Amino acid sequence: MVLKLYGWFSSTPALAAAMLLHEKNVPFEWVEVDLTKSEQNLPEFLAKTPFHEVPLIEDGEFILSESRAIARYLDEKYPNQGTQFYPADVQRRAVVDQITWNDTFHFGQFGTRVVLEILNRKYFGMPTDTKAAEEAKKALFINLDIYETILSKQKYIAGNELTIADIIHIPVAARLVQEVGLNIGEGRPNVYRWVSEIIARESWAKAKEIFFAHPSH
Ligand SMILES: N[C@@H](CCC(=O)N[C@@H](CS)C(=O)NCC(=O)O)C(=O)O
Repeated sequence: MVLKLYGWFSSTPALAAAMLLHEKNVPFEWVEVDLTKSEQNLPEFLAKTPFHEVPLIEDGEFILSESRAIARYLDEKYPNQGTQFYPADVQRRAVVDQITWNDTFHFGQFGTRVVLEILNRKYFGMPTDTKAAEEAKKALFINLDIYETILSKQKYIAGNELTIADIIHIPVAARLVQEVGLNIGEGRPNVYRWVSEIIARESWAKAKEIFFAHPSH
């Protein structure tokens, strides 16, 4: 049975899960959960997960939500398939976890807030909270300055190899650059280099097809 990915077309973590599946060459069926209709709260969805959030994968009987947990699961389940992006070495793995956890509370949190306010509110018929968007941008820029320091010393955000920690940032980073028009690389040449390289990966182009295929995009 083909793996199912439940997501909403404009959800950055759901697009991250799609990108990871493409990186691992794992075939999957996209199942749209319309958040604007609160489909994540329907009994049939809540029967799968009480978390009422996308992304969620259904791999046979196995159900998993949280994009970062999905990333680890996919790499560990398919170690010899597609891109290897979760290192076997315990210390390199710990550094990937460090960045990934950090992303949850900084880049991911503030970047997602900007995407929510500026791009996604309209799908819910809600106005942008400009003050919240500006505050999130300021916090994001502080975090990006830290990334610039890290990336001035190494090729990728968790070392010199591409890992989960890089990929997990891309849907938010790409949407900030390409749709919000936020120049996150201004004065941060290494952030610019890093984001530009990973945005250009085929896996992101394929994940983005989900977004473009949706009638409301
Ligand atoms: N930390 C989660 C975030 C998931 C999340 O916030 N999903 C949003 C869409 S982007 C959602 O499903 N919201 C519906 C709700 O909270 O009811 C991840 O990375 O997977």
